[in-house]
Amino acid sequence: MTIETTDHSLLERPEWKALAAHFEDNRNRTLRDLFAADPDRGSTLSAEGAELFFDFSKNRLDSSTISMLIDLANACGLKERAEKMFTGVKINITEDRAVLHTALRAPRDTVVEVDGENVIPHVHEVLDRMAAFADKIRSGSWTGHTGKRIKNVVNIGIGGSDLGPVMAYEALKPFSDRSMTFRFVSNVDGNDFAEKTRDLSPEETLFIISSKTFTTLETMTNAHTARDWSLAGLGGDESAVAKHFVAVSTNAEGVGGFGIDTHNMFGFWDWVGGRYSMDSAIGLSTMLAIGPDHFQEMLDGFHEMDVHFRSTPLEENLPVLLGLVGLWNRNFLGCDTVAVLPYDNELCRFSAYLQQLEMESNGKHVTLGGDRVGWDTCPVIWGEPGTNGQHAFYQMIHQGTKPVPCDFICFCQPANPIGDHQDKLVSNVFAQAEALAFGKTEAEVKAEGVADALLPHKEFDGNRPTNVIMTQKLDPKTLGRLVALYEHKVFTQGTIWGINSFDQWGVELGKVLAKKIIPELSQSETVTDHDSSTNQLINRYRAHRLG
Ligand code: G6Q
Repeated sequence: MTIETTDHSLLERPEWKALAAHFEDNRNRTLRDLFAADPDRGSTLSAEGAELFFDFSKNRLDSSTISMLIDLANACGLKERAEKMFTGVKINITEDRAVLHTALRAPRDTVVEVDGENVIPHVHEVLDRMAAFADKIRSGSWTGHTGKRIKNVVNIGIGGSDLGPVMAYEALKPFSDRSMTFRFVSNVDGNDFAEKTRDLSPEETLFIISSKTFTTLETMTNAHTARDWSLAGLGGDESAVAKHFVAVSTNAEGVGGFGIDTHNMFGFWDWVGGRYSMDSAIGLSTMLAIGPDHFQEMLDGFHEMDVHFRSTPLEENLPVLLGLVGLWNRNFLGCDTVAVLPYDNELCRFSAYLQQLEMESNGKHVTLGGDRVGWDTCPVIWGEPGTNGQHAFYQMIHQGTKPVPCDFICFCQPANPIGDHQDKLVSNVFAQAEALAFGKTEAEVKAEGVADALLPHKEFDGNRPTNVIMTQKLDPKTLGRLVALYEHKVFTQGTIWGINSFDQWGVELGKVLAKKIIPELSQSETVTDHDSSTNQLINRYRAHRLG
């Protein structure tokens, strides 16, 4: 069955039409105009919740835009659909699954049922086992095959089984056990495994094989390489595997088949999507690094934002506002990308994490009803920490041809207070957002004595939308709040766009084709059954692969 119909129903909604007319009416109002018209605009267009402060006043909208966007969210049933998610209704309809990452951080006494069974006791049973295991590793009471203490932990996983753990480890390094080494192997490129293990001793190394399905090509290839590497360094005794390998998976059979004792398997469930799983057992490496108490604090932070999202009126609801402002920029201003720019070096992998969270969730061209969407969905998400990006790609954000909305994320207190670094760092957030909003007119540039020929080059249009998210400091709780903020932003946008944010069929085709091509790369006959380009590439590689 092909997609026959294009769905225009969202565009037909009176709330959407009202927004479109409102956009046209205000098309030429600049941020300079908007700030001049309302001296309290900064505070009017800010919100606070779960200890995050969110200033969205430097967007090309006003309070009436926000009310109209909220009307749209209401018309699309945002609150009702969120309730369905929180209560275990199977809203992931293409996979017939509940969407319950919020259950992963719910308190012990919560009741959330899937198919008539309360899932919360299972969640806490796994968390308790993870904590007991983490205590053993961190205290040294769990030793390797030769009796040595485990000093190195290598997480093997990819996508949702890698990006969260890597991001969280980097973000929470100041809370980690510095006597231990943590590495993350994801790529099927052998260089990844080789480089991450070259200075490690197998006697002191624990591998966590993190794979929901336990069938993923990259992870299983790396897991087998890890087993060979371990056994080669431990005298080839198969029983060593039990002391050096644990698994995080939903597939007990696959884990057992690999040779890992299923007692050393930490489970999760099909209602946890890969990109929503860093707070499940997929976070085992995080717990080993920062300890069970800090991990619990991270879960508490997630939960705080869940409660905020579920119970706060939409006009004060941070994830909803973040989602609606993003939707305005995407669908009305026509912005194709969003830059997430954390001003904290430890959030160096945060944008990469959000890339998957947002683009795999909302990079969809089909509605829940199976029609082609008649509106744009997820923009490209990208970014790097500031201030580094300022010396690289910010040129385009300031003077490129299309606005790039930015989320600036910053903290009042640094993990490492040194001299005046933090003031210098954060001053740049405020300055960048100010410069992007208000620019510098030709007259202002001219008044500085700039030569006429250079005026167009040195002028800044401004009027470029930005958000600032500010909070006290980056700690486990804050990280949980921040990730949940974006999870629920994705939910808000996905609900209005009418798409399934919880499947990812688009990643399948390439995987299937690669499986077919793998044996062709080493076959003796010339490959002829693809298109002329693919045949050419395969045959050229075959001719040169052995040097
Ligand atoms: C996430 C995706 C995807 C997945 C990886 C790894 O939402 O489904 O990124 O996490 O493909 O899958 P496994 O955990 O099954 O190895």
